[in-house]
Amino acid sequence: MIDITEVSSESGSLWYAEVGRHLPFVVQRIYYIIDVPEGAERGAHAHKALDQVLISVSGSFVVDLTDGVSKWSYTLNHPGKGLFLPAGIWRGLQHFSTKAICLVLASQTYDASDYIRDFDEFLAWKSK
Ligand code: T46
Repeated sequence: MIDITEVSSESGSLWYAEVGRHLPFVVQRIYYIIDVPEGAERGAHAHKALDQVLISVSGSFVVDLTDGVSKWSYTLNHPGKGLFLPAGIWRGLQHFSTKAICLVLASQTYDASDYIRDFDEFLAWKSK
């Protein structure tokens, strides 16, 4: 989990993360996920080479992870915490609250061939 720095004042809060100080890679792309309906799930895939940091800038959601052996589950519910997700980890995102915003910082531009979307294929790729 990465701590993101807050600058707070009477007029609100600003949060920032810098490459090298907070982020373990150079950010090449950002995207955000919003308006996830109740009960919907995102993810259900792994990346071969992409590293990412996930931040809940509003609301909350749960990130379930596995490397094929161990499992982890994190609830993201604070803009001051970023979850570092290295390549080679299967992820599922669920239990999005109303108004949840999942901001993602990514180490590479979008590449559909970097995705593994079949879990058995993921396990076979991990065991190579
Ligand atoms: C991840 C989780 C947390 C693009 O065209 N460009 C992009 O940069 C992205 C991220 C997606 N897309 C397209 C590909 C699909 O046609 O947007 C569509 C939805 O993507 P996907 O089904 O992969 O969305 P999620 O929410 O399941 O997964 C996304 C990221 O793709 C993934 O890397 O780790 O968020």
